[in-house]
Amino acid sequence: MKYGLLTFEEPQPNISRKVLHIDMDAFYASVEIRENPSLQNKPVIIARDPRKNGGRGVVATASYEARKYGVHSAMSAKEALELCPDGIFIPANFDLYRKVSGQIHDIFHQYTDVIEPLSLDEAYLDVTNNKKDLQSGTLLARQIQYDIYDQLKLTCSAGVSYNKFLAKLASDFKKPSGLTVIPPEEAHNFLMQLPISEFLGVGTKTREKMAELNIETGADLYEWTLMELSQEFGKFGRTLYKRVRGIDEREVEVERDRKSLGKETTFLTDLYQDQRIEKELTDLSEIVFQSLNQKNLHGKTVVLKYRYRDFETFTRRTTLFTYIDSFDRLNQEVLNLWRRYGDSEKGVRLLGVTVTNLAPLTYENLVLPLKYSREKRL
Ligand code: DCP
Ligand code: MG
Repeated sequence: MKYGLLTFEEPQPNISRKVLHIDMDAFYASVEIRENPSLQNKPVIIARDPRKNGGRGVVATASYEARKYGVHSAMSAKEALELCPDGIFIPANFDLYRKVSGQIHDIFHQYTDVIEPLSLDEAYLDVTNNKKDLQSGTLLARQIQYDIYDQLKLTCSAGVSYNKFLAKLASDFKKPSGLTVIPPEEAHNFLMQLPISEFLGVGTKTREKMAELNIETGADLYEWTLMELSQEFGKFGRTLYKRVRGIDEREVEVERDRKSLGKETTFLTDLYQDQRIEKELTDLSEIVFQSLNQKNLHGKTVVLKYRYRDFETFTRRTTLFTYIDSFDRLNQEVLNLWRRYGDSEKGVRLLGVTVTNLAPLTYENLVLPLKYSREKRL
């Protein structure tokens, strides 16, 4: 038997692109401080006051003053209060943050339309070809930082490099108001000193395994061959092999073209109880609403899909006059569709919720609460 010669070509980084990662500093807290200057230099915690609601709730974010006390995102509001008794608790006002996020995106669009939002306050920008015809990614990042501060009185941190992975690491390197550039010739040294937890997608399980294998830094990871990493981590091994060599081919993906966003679930046993079906629909609505929010999108059409035990499948839709901007609204529309058309006695084996007719969340197509509409007129 004859075997073909197995050649292994070492992957090389593509250094021809210019990618920025922009991340607002203490976003929700900074917006609140801007709205109410008496909060300046105070420990502001974005969460419901645990003294007023029986201690429930989690911290969305905290100002840098509050962070000095150890307060951080995702911690319980009760714990935050213990760490920082003088903390000023402010409940999150998502409509306001969405409005500001839209304004930030308007600034981005003056530089490039190749924008990939990761959340309300974070985005990748591909500025290889940009509307200002500037060569320097550093200069572009600095100008964007300046524009955001000048027009919105908010600060952000920026990372500049030749791919998304490095640009994001760079923006995280110095906060707040940082600007970090990782040029191709510095990528290697930067990655070698990096703690392993910073390598994208390293979840808890992987982290444990890394510890077992004594991989603590980029330098440790760099020692491993592609084959060894693939054996240990499967497909993810290849990604790690590339990342530690400064390689990330992922494009900056423009979300604008997305037409719909949905989620469906197939059940192990068919569902016959309306209550259970509605609970599943509510869970699906929540997942869909959250990912729309994360992607800075909203839509007008709600589509319910259901498949009965006999595999007969239906989709029912409703189109609204205004964009759906709350989870309750989405959930209500989904439940209405089910109550109107569904028949639990037939046994449900699949449910799906999709929102279509999507548009980016921008200032113009937001239905603002009265408070902000009034502000706009002033
Ligand atoms: N957020 C949240 N819950 C989390 C993390 C974040 O609700 N567990 C919200 C609040 C933040 C916003 O998302 O203001 C952006 O998240 P970041 O992780 O970028 O945090 P910040 O912008 O607040 O702070 P940093 O200056 O560290 O970027
Ligand atoms: Mg941020």
